[in-house]
Amino acid sequence: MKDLVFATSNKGKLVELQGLVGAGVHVRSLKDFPEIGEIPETADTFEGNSELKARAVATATGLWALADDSGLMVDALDGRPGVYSARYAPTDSERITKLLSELVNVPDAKRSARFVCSLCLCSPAGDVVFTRGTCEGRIGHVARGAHGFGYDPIFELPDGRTLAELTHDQKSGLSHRGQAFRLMVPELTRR
Ligand code: ITT
Repeated sequence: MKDLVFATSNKGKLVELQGLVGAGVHVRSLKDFPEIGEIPETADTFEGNSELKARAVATATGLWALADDSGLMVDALDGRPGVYSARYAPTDSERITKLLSELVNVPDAKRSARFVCSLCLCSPAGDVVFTRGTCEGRIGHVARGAHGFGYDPIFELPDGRTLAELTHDQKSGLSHRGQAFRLMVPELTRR
């Protein structure tokens, strides 16, 4: 497999994946296929949404396609916002404010949470392979740190740092997405 379409418009995710697979695989993104447009994420699981996107792109392009779906699961909220993490509120800062307000009376011991990432690889013939990465932590009380995106400023690792206080490379080394990518690399390079 030399050509792969990664179903994202997020430049950061693309650069991270290209760095991991090396020069033998040419990774393109949805920016190279503007005719595909937005693919609705209508499934109620991370795997379901990543498969839906990977299949849509493999069908539209006739190429190998890779797609991810990720989100934040908070134990005190029975796993919410989960697959609805991007749609929980309109902007990153509103999502953070809403989550902190939902947890305002929840003590530290019950603020455990995890980021989850499902990656789905779909062949031109429609065969799929999945990998999944998780990153365990807890929801803090205030936003800290200037790196990353999304819920990173309130997601605390066991050592107390938030994901937004890590550099890009440090985060990639332990994040849900980094882990799912690394598990997928052998699948990408052996075909
Ligand atoms: P795509 O274009 O790739 O679909 P997206 O913003 O929809 O990008 P995801 O589906 O991967 O991204 O993630 C869903 C939401 O989960 C995302 O908008 C964030 O709010 C949150 N999230 C996922 N991974 C995160 C991370 O590493 N750090 C902080 N928040 C994250």
